Amino acid sequence: MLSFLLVACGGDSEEGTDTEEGTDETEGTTEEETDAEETGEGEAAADIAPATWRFVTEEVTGQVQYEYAAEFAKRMSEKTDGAITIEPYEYGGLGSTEDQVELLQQGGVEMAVMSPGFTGGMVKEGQIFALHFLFPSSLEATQEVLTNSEALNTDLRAKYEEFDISPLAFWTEGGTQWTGSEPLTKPEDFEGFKMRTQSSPLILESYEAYGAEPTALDWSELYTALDNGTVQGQDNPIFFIGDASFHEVQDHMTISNHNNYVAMTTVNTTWYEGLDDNVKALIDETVVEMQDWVFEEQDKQNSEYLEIIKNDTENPTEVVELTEEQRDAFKELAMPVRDYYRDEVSTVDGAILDKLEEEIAAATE
Ligand code: 6CS
Repeated sequence: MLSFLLVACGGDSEEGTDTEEGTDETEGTTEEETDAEETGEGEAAADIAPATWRFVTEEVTGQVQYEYAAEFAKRMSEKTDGAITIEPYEYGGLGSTEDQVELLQQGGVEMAVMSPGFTGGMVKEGQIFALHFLFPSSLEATQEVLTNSEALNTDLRAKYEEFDISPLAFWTEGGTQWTGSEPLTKPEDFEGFKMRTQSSPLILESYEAYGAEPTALDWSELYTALDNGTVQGQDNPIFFIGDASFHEVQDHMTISNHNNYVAMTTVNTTWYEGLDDNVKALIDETVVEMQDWVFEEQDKQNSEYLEIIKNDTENPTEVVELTEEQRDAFKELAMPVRDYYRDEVSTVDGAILDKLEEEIAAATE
C-alpha cells in the first residue's frame, strides 16, 4: 500500500523539495542577505529555491484541517514570492488516516495535519489526548495550553521525533460532543453501547470505562455504519458532525465537552531538519501565526454548524447539554484511566502527563 502511495505522490520526498538545491546557500551571501535569512523576512524570498511540498489532511474542503492547510499554503507562497508551492490534499485520495501517518513518516509527503488518535499504536505517549476531562473547560484556555505547553511542544514532540515526525504545533478543532441513536447523558447510557472511535487503544479504554463497546472505524465508513446500526454513536466537534452529516443518521446530540479535538501540524523530521534556516524560519513563523487563525476558524465553524443541526427540521436531532453534575458522574469513571495511562501506557511513568496537569492547573488558576 505504502509503495503505491509513494508512487501516487510522485516518488521520494526529496523530489520537488528544496532540501537538495536549497542547502548551503548561506555561504558567500552578503550581510544583508544573512540578516534577512535570520529573520526569515523580506529579501529572504529572493534566496529561496522553488519547491513544491505536499500537505495532507484528514478532512475535506471546507473543513477546518483542509482550510488550515490551504491558508498555510497561501501565506507561504506570499512570503516567498511564489517560490514555495504547498499543495493541500483532501482526505480520501491517499488511503486511510493511518496510511497518511506512514506516508509522512516515510517522507512520501512533507507536511500533514494529524490527529494523535491515529498514532497511538506507534507513539504511546501521544495517547494523552484520549484522556477525558483533562483540558480546561474553556476552549481559549485549552488553546493557550496547547500553544505554550512544554510537556507537549518539547517532551511529547521528542517522542514523535523518534518516529521521524515533528509536531510543530498542537491546536484544537473544538470540544468533542457525543451523538447517539439513544440519549447519552449518564454513564449507564453507555452500558453495552456500540461506540465508534479512532484507533488509538487508549481511546477505546476511555469508553470501556463507561461500560461501552467501542469499535475503531475510519470516518469515511462512519455515516453508513451509524445508518445501518453497526455502531450506535460517535464523538467529534460539532462542525465535523454537521459537515459529515452524521446528525442525519443520529437522533441525539449531547454537548458533553468530555474532551477536545486536538490536531497537530506535523512535518517529516528529516526533511524539515534538512531545510535551509531561512525556509525553516518561515515555516515556524507561519505555524505561530496560524494558531490564532485556526482558533477563530474552528469557533466560526462550530457555532455555524450548531445552528444548522438545531434547525435541520428534515433530520431532527435532540440537542442537550450536560449539567456539571452529569459531567461529574462521567469524570469519576474517567479518572482511573489516567492511572492506567501512567502505569500501562506511558514509557516515562506518566512524566509528560504530570507536567501537563501542572501546566493546565497554572493556566486555569
Ligand atoms: O473522527 C474522525 O476520524 C475525524 N474527525 C475529525 C474532526 N477530523 C478528521 C478525523 O479523521
